[in-house]
Amino acid sequence: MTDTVTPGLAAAGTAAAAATTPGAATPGAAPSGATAASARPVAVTTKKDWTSDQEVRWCPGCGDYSILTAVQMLMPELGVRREDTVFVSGIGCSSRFPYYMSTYGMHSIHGRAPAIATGLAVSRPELDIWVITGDGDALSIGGNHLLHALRRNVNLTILLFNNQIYGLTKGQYSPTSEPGKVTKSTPFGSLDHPYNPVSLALGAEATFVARTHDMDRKHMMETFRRAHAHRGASLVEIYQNCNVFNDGAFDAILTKDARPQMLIPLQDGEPIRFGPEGERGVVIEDGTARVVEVAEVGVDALAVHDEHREDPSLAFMLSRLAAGPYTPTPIGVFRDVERADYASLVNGQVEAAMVEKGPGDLASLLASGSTWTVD
Ligand SMILES: Cc1ncc(C[n+]2csc(CCOP(=O)(O)OP(=O)(O)O)c2C)c(N)n1
Ligand code: SF4
Ligand SMILES: [Mg+2]
Repeated sequence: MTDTVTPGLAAAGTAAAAATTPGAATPGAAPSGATAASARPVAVTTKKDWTSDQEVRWCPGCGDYSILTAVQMLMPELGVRREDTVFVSGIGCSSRFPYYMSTYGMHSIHGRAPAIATGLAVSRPELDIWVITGDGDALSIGGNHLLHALRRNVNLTILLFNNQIYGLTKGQYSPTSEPGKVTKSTPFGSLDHPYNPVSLALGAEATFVARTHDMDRKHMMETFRRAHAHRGASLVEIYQNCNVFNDGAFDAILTKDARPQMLIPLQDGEPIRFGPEGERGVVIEDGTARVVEVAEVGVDALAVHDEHREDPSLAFMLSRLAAGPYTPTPIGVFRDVERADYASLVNGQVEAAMVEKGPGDLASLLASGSTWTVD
């Protein structure tokens, strides 16, 4: 097969993305904007079309496999083209993800996927850009980049694989590891207070924030579908089991028996309740979310979830409900609000300046103002 080459991008999987897709872009002729992309028909695809020919090199039993399957199964349903789709990752086990997608992609620099993806989103706003990152990649070395992508509302679908450990480098503690965690880099137990990635994203006023887990493909697919549909920065935290260096990190809430008691499904417009018979619920009191027995407080006392609420405080309170994945933990969409995305603002500003001042000339700009010659 022949790869269709889009300037500035390398195909990640060796299977051709565009060659088999009717209406694929002509080599070298990059679409000039969203209109150019949407004018072309979208071919019907299957999971196989989105799967590259690369050998998947995760440990047997790793939770990353089920996340990959969920994404590969979802892509044909999204009505998007492989040649308009890019997966950008940082470094880590999770960040090997772009190799396995038959799309464009970049396995980039540790922690820098949000920065690289921001450049791409601004220069090629018609593309569908996914960022794949781990808890170490996103929250240690890349913490700063992640926050800025979120606050700027860059149009990215960010999947944060949280296994509460550095997997690739063989088991050091991460910013989401629990206090007291004994690892090779914390032989006497971690003293660090961990991040809650959902709280962090809400604090950065991300416009879409959700949580899912690797044991439930249907829930993952629905959550990824919602994240992808959102225009702006979407952050999905995925609880992911690293069965080699942190096995069972989420067992207290994710084993089949534990789930009904421990997962609190968030449903927009619905009272927040859970348990096999819906016998438990969540109330908000004095600015704090608390788990209660419905029989004791009555249904009317329960908090009603409102993911479109402009003020992120309610979503934040819900994110603080569980100090870690050991007590009842909300999953689903915490927040989904509209705000102009960064590329629209940047490109709108450039267009407005061009209307006023003309197209401009980079060479004369560089030679303007105070210039000097170094002998
Ligand atoms: C600049 C730089 N610093 C450190 C590393 C070493 N390193 C590679 S991956 C990684 C952490 C990965 O952890 P995480 O993002 O949680 O991914 P996982 O392997 O758990 O999926 C580190 C510290 C590196 N590759 N580059
Ligand atoms: S080290 Fe852990 S996260 Fe990495 S591939 Fe193996 S099981 Fe998965
Ligand atoms: Mg990790």
